[in-house]
Amino acid sequence: MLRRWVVSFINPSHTNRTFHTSKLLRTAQIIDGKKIAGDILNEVKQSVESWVQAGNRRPKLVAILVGHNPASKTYVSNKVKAAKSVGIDSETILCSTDITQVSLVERIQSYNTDPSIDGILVQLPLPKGLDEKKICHSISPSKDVDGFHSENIGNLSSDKSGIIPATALGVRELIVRTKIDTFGKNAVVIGRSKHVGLPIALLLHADGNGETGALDMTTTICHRHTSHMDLQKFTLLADVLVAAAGVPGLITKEMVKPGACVIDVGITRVKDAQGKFKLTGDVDFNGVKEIAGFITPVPGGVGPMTVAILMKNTLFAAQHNPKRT
Ligand code: BQF
Repeated sequence: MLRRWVVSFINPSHTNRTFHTSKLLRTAQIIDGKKIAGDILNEVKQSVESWVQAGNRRPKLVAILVGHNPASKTYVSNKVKAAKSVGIDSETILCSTDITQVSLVERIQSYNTDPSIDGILVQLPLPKGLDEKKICHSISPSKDVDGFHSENIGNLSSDKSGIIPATALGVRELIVRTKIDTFGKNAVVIGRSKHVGLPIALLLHADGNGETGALDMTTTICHRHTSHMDLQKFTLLADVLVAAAGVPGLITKEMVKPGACVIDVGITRVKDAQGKFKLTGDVDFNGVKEIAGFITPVPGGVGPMTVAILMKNTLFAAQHNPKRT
């Protein structure tokens, strides 16, 4: 009873949540990433149709898949399907594991100068021997739909419009479309990867008056060298807690502020009892949902958003590609 009061006191605006009559506890609203991603895909599809109606060629995405990583194959096939569903043309380029750095860069350069291609992505991680950084930087910034090129990260860091990494933009869209209060509130991002944790933190902390649609939050980045005791001190202050560490079960209910919005970016493939692969996040979902106000599931949370936003980025690249034919 007391906790119910505490939860509604701290976060009186929560409606529409399931109610455990047996325990007299409210559980978090589950943020349906699959549904929100579907909404975004519908919006992109409409924008693609008006773009084509206006006499422009259909946007085209090239996805480069190197080697045989099964997770990478799944991700590329998710992207190809999403492209098809919104009317974006796509081509998958399969490269053997032993392709050299030089020949991969040469292929990318040929797509950079091909005016019929709007977006290029190289599925990560790459096999050993290939330098991810150099390869990502060989993609022309205007076709870099993953937004990993320094020019795109630089624009994001300077509050300038441009291509924003899809997972980060997906996290922002989940927060904004769920109408979470963010202005002047506290955010904690766990994970400092250049492709995920860092751009998420940039979008959360920066000035909403800039061109990137940032959220004006007081933002802390925690990472592998944050001591676990300090980690809990930080996370307990978070109104928005973003877990992007890739450590299953890292976030337990003791670490979560009552009513907080918990976004689980972690995606680890684990074998279940039947030996089948399933995805698991960084958050102990069942425990944390008793404390949080909002929570994203894995699967069906951030993952589908990443793919949907990639389509938005591809349309953006097409509309900003100076030499397209
Ligand atoms: C879902 C990715 C780690 C490293 C490289 C839907 C995806 C995943 C999950 C997906 C990811 C993760 C992608 C779900 C693309 C997200 O239903 O929960 C879609 O396809 N993703 C990637 O391209 O590279 C990664 C995670």
